[in-house]
Amino acid sequence: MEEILKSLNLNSQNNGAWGAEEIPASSERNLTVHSPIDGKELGSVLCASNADYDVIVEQARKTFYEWRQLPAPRRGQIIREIGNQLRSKKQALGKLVTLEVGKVLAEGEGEIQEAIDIADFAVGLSRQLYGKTMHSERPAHRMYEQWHPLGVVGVITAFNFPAAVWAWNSMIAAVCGDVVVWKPSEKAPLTALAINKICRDVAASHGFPGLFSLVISDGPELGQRMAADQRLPLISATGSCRMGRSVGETVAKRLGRSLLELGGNNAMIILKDADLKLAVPSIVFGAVGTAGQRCTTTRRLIVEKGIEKELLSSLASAYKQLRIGNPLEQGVLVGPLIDKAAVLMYTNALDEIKKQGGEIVCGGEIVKGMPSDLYVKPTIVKAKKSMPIVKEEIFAPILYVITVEGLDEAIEVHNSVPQGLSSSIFTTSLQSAERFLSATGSDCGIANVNIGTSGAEIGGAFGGEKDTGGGRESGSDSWRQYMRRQTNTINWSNALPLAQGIKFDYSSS
Ligand code: UN1
Repeated sequence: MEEILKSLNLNSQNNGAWGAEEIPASSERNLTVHSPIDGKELGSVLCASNADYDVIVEQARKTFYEWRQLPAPRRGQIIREIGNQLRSKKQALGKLVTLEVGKVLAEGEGEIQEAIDIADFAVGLSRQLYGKTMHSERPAHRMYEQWHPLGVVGVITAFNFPAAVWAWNSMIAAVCGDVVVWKPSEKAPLTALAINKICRDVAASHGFPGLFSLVISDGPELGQRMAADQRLPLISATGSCRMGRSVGETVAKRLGRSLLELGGNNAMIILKDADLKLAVPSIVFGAVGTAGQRCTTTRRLIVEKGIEKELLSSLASAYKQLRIGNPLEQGVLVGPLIDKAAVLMYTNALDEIKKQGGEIVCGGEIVKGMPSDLYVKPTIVKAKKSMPIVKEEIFAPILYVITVEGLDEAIEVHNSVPQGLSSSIFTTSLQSAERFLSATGSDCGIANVNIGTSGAEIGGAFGGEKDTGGGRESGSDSWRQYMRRQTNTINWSNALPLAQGIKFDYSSS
């Protein structure tokens, strides 16, 4: 453990306030980080105070005034170096993710790979921040739009993807000419410190030490302060619907922009004609991966009548083979939940499920004899579509199986929840697949065919509708949200024609 920390420039006691210069964090609050794997202390962080935050934002603003003047392709070259640094430290960072949040090593490293991938994407993007050219209705006029940097972007992240989601935002924001102030989850501050240090050091070596700043705090106040801060034109926040609603309201009040990626309640529809050899492993990865703590986790299976028995028995036998244990060990696929509150959420949900008439097919209990009391059994529940709990996002490995008559009912059940992040259908029918992807099909931001709900690539826009918040991060044209659009019209004639054919000739009136 100590070696990993050392190799990533971390200490047992760390400073939680990093701007263009190291700001000795001045709050009295100390955040102690314990690994969910075995409860051992990993290190501690002195929290940033409001005053530290103010100094950091001022430094970030100064850096922004310089950074925005560097041509985007040159900004991209700095991001290339950052991507290379992340590559060279992928193993150590991946292990730290595992130690801090308990996801299995392959997923910990996969998360750093996601950060590397988005850095690569951002390098290419740095030469493609295209604006449109339009034909003006006036003779000898040229009209076009261009995209300018926004300013200091506030990024608030959750514990479950402590590196990748920040990277989605920050790599893109940086090539767009913005600078970033990051408030990570208080449950994963060490990964944030390590990754921010790596990126910050590269930026500092090019004369931009305030490009990536970090404020660590143990409560929601600093996030609220960021949401209310006029100096931050954009707040990108990932987390629960409750948190997002509060951030969204505060940002809207000051007419700022927010980019929200909130809860999911993702479903897979399995039709009778599905290839179960593909469906079963996809369901298992989607429902059990990251111990059910992804926003893209598969939480509902909507199964066409006739195959439910066969599917349930294949799933139950797959679940039996899952190794639950220390996520650092080879072969383990299910690690611990993040903390006691998460375990309580799991057990409370199970009580409620039983009350509402759900039938537990497998799992449904805390695993005994583990190095901490945070390990729970992945659970399958036979549920009815009328059970209210099915509409909630329980951030734990609980999978509801709901039987339906056919595709119409499947889509109706699918869309009947408040959230709208990710969705998928397993079918070999082209008609059914296309129907699911059509305007009368899935209402989610992500809709897949013969692929699960989780594990999206960085190249697409990531995010969802309804209570998921409507934001889009990562690939495609998500970059536009980190820039301001300017429409330019240039008159290169010797006359002054007005648009809409208006005459405004005061000399002849
Ligand atoms: C999240 O859980 O907030 O699609 C992000 C996925 C990952 C990202 C999840 N690439 O499952």
